[in-house]
This record gives sequence, structure tokens and C-alpha cells, in this order.
Amino acid sequence: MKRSWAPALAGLVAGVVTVGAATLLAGVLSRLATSSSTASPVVAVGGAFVDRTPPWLKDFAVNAFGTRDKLALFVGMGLVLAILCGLIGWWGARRPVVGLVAFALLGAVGAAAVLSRPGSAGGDVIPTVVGTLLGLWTLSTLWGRAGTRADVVSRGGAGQSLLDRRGFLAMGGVLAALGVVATAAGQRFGGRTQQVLAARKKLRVPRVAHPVRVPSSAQLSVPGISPYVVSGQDFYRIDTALVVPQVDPATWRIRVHGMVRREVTLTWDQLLAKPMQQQLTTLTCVSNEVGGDLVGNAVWTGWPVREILAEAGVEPGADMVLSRSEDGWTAGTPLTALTDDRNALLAVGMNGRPLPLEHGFPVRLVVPGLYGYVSATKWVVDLKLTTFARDMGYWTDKGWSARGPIKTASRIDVPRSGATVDAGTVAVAGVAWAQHRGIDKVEVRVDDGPWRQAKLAAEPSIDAWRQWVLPWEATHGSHTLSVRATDGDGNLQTSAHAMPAPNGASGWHTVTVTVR
Ligand SMILES: Nc1nc2c(c(=O)[nH]1)N[C@H]1C(S)=C(S)[C@@H](COP(=O)(O)O)O[C@H]1N2
Ligand SMILES: [Mo]
Repeated sequence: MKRSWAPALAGLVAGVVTVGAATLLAGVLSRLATSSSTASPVVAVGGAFVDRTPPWLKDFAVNAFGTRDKLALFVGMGLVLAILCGLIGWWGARRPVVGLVAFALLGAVGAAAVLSRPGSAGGDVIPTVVGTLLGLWTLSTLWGRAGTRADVVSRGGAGQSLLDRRGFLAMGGVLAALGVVATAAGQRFGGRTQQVLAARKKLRVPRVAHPVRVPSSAQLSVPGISPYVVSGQDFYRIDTALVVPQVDPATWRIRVHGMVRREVTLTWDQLLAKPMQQQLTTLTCVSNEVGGDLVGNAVWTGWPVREILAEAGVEPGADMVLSRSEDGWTAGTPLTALTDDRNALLAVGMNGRPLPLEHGFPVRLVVPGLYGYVSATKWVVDLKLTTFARDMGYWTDKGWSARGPIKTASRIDVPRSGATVDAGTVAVAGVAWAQHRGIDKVEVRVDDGPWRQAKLAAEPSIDAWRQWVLPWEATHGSHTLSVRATDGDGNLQTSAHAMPAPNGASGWHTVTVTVR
């Protein structure tokens, strides 16, 4: 029995000890602000993996796990790590030197990932190195107790073996528990999250000369329809950050450089002193499927991007702004979208409050009309004036289109697909969006019947989605409802079905309902 599972268990415990020690140490060090938030080898390997995710896999992950894709990644990584550690423990017990070298190599992969992360420093490998050394010690000690190392096996009688087994289980149990507690403590208390949350709590979003007032006529009173303005809490979240970047406004800076006449750097206080504006803008993710929920509307407060670009003075020839976040993510936005008549903002507020940490605190970009991946940089710290010929945003490098205008789209919120409703008058309702073009018409079709025009709610901004409703006299049986919108330029939403990659899904949203 001891030969079969004990060495594998030793490998597992060594893995838990390594992860625990490294996570705790990384948490403590980044809290002391002496290392970056990706000093944890697990976070770094995950981040490196995310950065190498091809579009089809990203699509799959977003569709299968939605906004829980990060949790899914960590669970998957945990399983792979457990299997590797178990195998090293099991095989390595016969040839301990080979086993220890294999375990050290695993640690080296973690260290390499840490060093490869944007903004990492040499000292960031300390948690991984210390964790790996503790893991190696755990492995060799537990192998000894498991009684499978050649020297122990040779002198082991039956009594010896029983003692060893008890000792092995006790020691392995204690070490594994310590590893788990250290991992939890490192995650819970490590990093600067508490500090940054405290800083956020003290902030007030600046007043604006012309606050956005959402008329009640923009919100239809149909049960189950999306709220016209979505709260920060309920707003969809999409980003590549496995740990939410913790940016303290006190140290935040934004730098404008590249093809400019003079570089501009702004501090948080300098930004807050600028005349701020409010703007209703609906964000949409390019990965949103037809009928999907990766879309949301909010009131953003910020300083127009065109103003900071004017301060820097854009040189002729520039056609793109490459914005970069604190964690190295980038978006390439057409310069015209930041300087034309739409209100692209360096946003500091969402629905009248400071940005939630997950949505880019303290400062993010919000650009009406463009999918988030080419425009909505959260935790933004850098704007580089450049050209599409020379530079590329994060997702463009992975097969997504360089430019990402949002396609005209509509969604049925109620009745939900698969719902059963009573015969009689049923409100078919939902939202439609064509940012910066606006929505002029929404039509609904029942089965193969004629298209019928839905009633539209008020449209306080053409940069935001618009609600619609159609009363339907539902008759017994199974029915298919379809929706299509026409934007403010008169373009009918295309029926051509397209997957999200490379430039956004298209096609009409359809739901099937049963009427009893
Ligand atoms: N720093 C950073 N900003 C980012 C991203 C990211 O991965 N990192 N993702 C973008 C994408 S793809 C979208 S759709 C929007 C989503 O913004 P939200 O999470 O506030 O809804 O953020 C954009 N900004
Ligand atoms: Mo996105």
C-alpha cells in the first residue's frame, strides 16, 4: 500500500506547500509594494496562459463559463498541477534525484512565468524560489517517511513501516494544511486591495456642469427587461486580469506620448481638476453572442480624451491611440473615434460613484461605438499616439480585427427562451443598440408571420441602448419570436449569422416559447 499512493501523496503535499508559501509571500511582498501583483507563480502562469489563448479558446471559455472563466482557469490549473506533482512524487520516489530535479523544473517554469509578466522585476521570483525550496524539502522528507526511498526500504521491517506510515500521514497532513491556509491567507490579505478600496471609499466623483438625467420614459415597466442603467455590481466584466489590478490614485499617472508635439503627464489630482462631463454609453464585448449578456449601459463621468490629446498636440500622420493598462494590456483605437463629435472619456466615475475596482479604478477609457477590446482600457496609464501600420492592440495580435465598430444589434429579454407563458397578451420586450448611430426602429416577428413594429422607449443618447416592447396576442402551442433593429443611419440589422471572431457576432436573436 505504501508503495502505491504514499509517494504520489508526497508529491501532492510538496505542491501544496510550494503554492501556499509562494502565494503567501507574494501577497505579503506586494502589500509592502515591493513587488508586482503577478509575483505569485500561479497567477503568473495563468496570465501567461491567458495571453496565449487563441480566439476560439477564448470564445469557448467565455461561452462555457461566462464571467466565471477565471475561476475555471484556476480550477483547471490546479488539476494539472496536482497531476504533475502526483506523478513526480510517484515516479521520483524510485530515483529521488530525478524526481527532485523534475520538481525544481516545475518551479523554474513558475519563475520564468513570473519574470515574463509585464512590469515584473527580478525580485518578483523570490516567492517562487522560496516556495520551490520548501517544496523540495517537503518532497524528500515525506519520501523518507513514506519508506520508499531505497535507504529506508532496505532497513524497513514491518514495525518500522507502520511507524513510518503514521509519521508520514501526520507530517503530510500538517504540511498540506499549512499550505492550504497559506494560500488562502495570501489571497485574502495579500496585495493592496484593502488599501485601494479604502482610498476609493474616500473619493467623490467630481460634479459636472450638465449632469445626465435619465428620463423615466427610457425605462419600460416590463417585468424582466434589462434595467436601462446597469449598476456597477451587475455590469458584465471581461478582462484578462487574473488578479484585479490594484492601482492607488495617489501614485496613478497617465502619460501621453509618441506622435505628439509635447509629452503630457497627469496625476490623479490634476485630472480631477479638469472640467468633467457625464455621458451615457453602452459598452459591448466583441465576444457577445447574438442574444448574449456581455453588454451594459452606464452613466460615465470623465474628461474628454480629445482634450488631453489637444494638450499634447497630435502630429500629422498618427491614426491610432494605443492605450495601455497598468497590467500591460493594450487597445488600439482609431484616432478619429477619440477626436470626432462623440464623447470619448477618460472616465473616473460610473453611475455617480468612483469606478469599481473590477471596472478600471481609478481611470478607464470609454469610447462610444467601439467594442471594448479596441477602446475600453481599464486601469489606463498610458496613451501612445501611433499608427495602425506600426502598432497593434492585445487582441488584434491574436486574430481579432484591428478595428471594432459595434454592429447594430437587438435582444429579446422577455419572454426568455424556453419559457412557458399563458395565452393572451404577452409583452415581448428587450433592448437594441447601435452606439453613436442610435436606434430608429425595432421589429418583431412571430413564427413566419409579418414583421411588426415594436414601441420604442425614449432614447436619451444615441450612444446607449434603447428599450422596446411589443404586445403579442399569444395563442396555444410552440412559437418562435425573432427581433431585428434598424439604426439611426437607416441600416437594417443583418440576418447573416456570424460568430464573435474576428469582429463581432451578427444575426437575428430568436427565442422559442410555449403558450399554454
Ligand atoms: N486593462 C484591461 N482593460 C480592458 C480589458 C482587459 O482585458 N484589460 N478588456 C476589454 C474588453 S474586451 C471589454 S469588453 C471591456 C469590458 O469592460 P467591463 O469589464 O467594465 O464591462 O473592457 C476592456 N478593457
Ligand atoms: Mo470584450
